[in-house]
Amino acid sequence: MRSGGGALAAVSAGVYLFLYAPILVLVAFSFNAGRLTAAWTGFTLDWYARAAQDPQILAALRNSLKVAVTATAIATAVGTAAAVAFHRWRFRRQPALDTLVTLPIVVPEIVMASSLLLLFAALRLRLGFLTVILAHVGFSVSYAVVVVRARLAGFDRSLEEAAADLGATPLRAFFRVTLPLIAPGVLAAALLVFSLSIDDYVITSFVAGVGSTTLPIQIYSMVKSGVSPEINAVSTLLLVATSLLLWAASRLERGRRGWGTAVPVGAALAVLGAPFLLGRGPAGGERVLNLYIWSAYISPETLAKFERRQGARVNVDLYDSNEALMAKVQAGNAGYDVICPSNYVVQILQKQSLLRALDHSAVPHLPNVDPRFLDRDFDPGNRYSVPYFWGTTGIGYDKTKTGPVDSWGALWDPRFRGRILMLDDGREALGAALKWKGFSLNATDPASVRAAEQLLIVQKPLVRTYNSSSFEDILLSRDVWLAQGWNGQFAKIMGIDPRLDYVVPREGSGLFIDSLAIPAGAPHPELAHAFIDFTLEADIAAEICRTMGYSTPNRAAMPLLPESMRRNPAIFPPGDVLARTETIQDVGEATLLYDRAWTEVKTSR
Ligand code: N2P
Repeated sequence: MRSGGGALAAVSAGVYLFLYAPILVLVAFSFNAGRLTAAWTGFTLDWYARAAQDPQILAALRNSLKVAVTATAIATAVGTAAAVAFHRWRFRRQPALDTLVTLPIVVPEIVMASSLLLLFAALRLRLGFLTVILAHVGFSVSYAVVVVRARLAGFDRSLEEAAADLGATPLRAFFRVTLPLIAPGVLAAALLVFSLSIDDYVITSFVAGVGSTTLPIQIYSMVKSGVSPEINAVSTLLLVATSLLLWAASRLERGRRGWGTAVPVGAALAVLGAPFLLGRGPAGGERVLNLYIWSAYISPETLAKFERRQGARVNVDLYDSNEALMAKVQAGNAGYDVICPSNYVVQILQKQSLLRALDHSAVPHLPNVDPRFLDRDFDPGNRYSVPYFWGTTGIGYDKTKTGPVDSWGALWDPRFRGRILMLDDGREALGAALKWKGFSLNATDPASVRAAEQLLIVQKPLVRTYNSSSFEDILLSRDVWLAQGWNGQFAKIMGIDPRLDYVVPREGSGLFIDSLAIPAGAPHPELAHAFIDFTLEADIAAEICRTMGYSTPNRAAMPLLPESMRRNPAIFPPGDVLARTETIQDVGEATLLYDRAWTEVKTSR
C-alpha cells in the first residue's frame, strides 16, 4: 500500500500543477517589471498602480459590480422562492419541472447567448445594463435554486407547522422560522451567483451595448490591442476576490458562520469596492460619443483631443472583422453613434436601412478628401459614409528568414511550416487562396469557393495561428515569419525593424476603403457628425495616419505627413500595385458559400 502511495501523490501533484500552473504564471507576471511575458525582469507593483488609475478599467469594474449586485439580488430572491415552493409542494410532473429548472446549467453558453440576443432584438430592447442584468439573472437563477434546495433537504418541516399552530401566518412563519434556518444556503447561493456574474464573458459579449462594458469584456478588448501586464494585475485581483467569495460560500454551505466566513467576504468586497472610491464615476448630463471601430484604427490621444474640444466623453469598442461589426449592427440597438464599415459593408448596411443619411452641412471638411475616394459605387454621393482609411491586404514577412516573397504561394510553402499567420477573416483568408489561383476575390461560383476552401484546409497544418487584430505584433516577435494582414499595421513595425517587409502579391489582392458612418438608431447623431468632421480636418487626418500607419484618403493631410511616409510604398502603393488590386464586394446569395467554406476550414483538423 505504502509504495503505491508515493506514485499516487505524484500523480495528484501533477494534476494540481496542470490545473493551477496557468493561474500561477498569470499571478507571477502581474508582478513582473518588464512589459513582455517572455522574461522575468524583476518585481514591481507598478501594474497594480496603473490599473488603479486606468479610467476604462475602473469604469468596467464599476459596471461589473452594478450588474453583479443587481443580478445577485434578483436571482437569489427568485431562486429561493422557487426552491421553497419545490420543497413544500409536490407538483404534477415534478421530474420534468426539476429538469427544466436545472437545464440552463447545462445548456451551452453560446446557445443561451444567441437566444437571449434574439429575444431582446424581438422585444426591441436597447442593449445595455438592462439586457445584461436580465441575461445574468437568466443564466444564474438555476444555480440559486439548486443550492437553496440542497440546504432545504435537511430542513425539518415540522418547525414551520409548529409556528403555524402557534398562530403565525405563512409569511411570518417563512421570515421568522424558515428563512433564518436556510439563510446559509441562501447566502451561499448569492455568493455563487455573484461570482458567476462578475466573470461572465460569452453571454455578456452578446447582450452588452455601449456603456455597459463589463470587466471581462474590457480585458478581452485590451488583450486585442496587445497584452499589457495591467491586465494580469486586474485578473489577479478578480481571481482573488472570486476565490474568497467561493470559499466563503462553501463554508456557509457547510453551516459555518462566524469570522472565518465574514473575513473573506469582507476582503473580497474591499477589493471589488475599490473602483467606486478610486477614479470618478460618469458625470451626469455628460455628452457621450459611442464609437465602434476597427482595432488599431485610432489612438487614445486623438480621441482625447476630440473629448477636450467637445467637452464630451468617447466610449470606444473595437472589432476586427466586418462580420463582427455587421452582427452587432444588425442585432439592432447597440447604441453606437459612429461605426467604420468597409466599402461593401456600407452597401449591405445601407440596403438594410441600418445607416442614417449624413447631413452634409455638418461635415464641412468633406472636400478635404481626395476625389478618387469620393462618390464610389458602394455609396454614390457619399450619402451615408465618409472615407476614413484605405489600404491593401498583403503579406508581411521577415526577409532574412524567408528570402524574397512575391506570391501568395509563400503562405503554402512547407518550408515555413508553423511560421505562417493568416487573417482570422473568412473573406480575406479565402480571398488569398482565390487570388493565388487566379480567381476573383468575389467569385460566386461554388467550384472556385470550394477550391479555395480545400486550399486553406491543406494549408492549415502550416498555419501557426489565425489573427486579425495583432498580426503585426506576432510577426514582430517572430512567432511567425510570414503573416497575411493589412498594410498599415505592417508599415508601423517596418519602421521599428528593417528586416521586415510588406508585399502585395503579384497575383493581386484586396483593396479596402473603410468609412465612417452613423447607424440608423444612433443616440447622439449630432456629436457623431461632429466626430466625423473632426477626422476630416487636415491636421487630425494626418495625425491619425501618422499614429496608425494606414493610408489616409485625405488630400489636405498629405503635405502634413513626413516625407518618409508619403514615399513609403507599403502605405501609399504605386500605380502598378494598385492596378492589381480589387475591392471585396457583397456577393449576395454566395455569402452563404463563403460562410460555409470558412466554417469548414476553421473546424477541420
Ligand atoms: C485594422 C484592420 C484594417 C481593416 N485593424 C481592414 N479593412
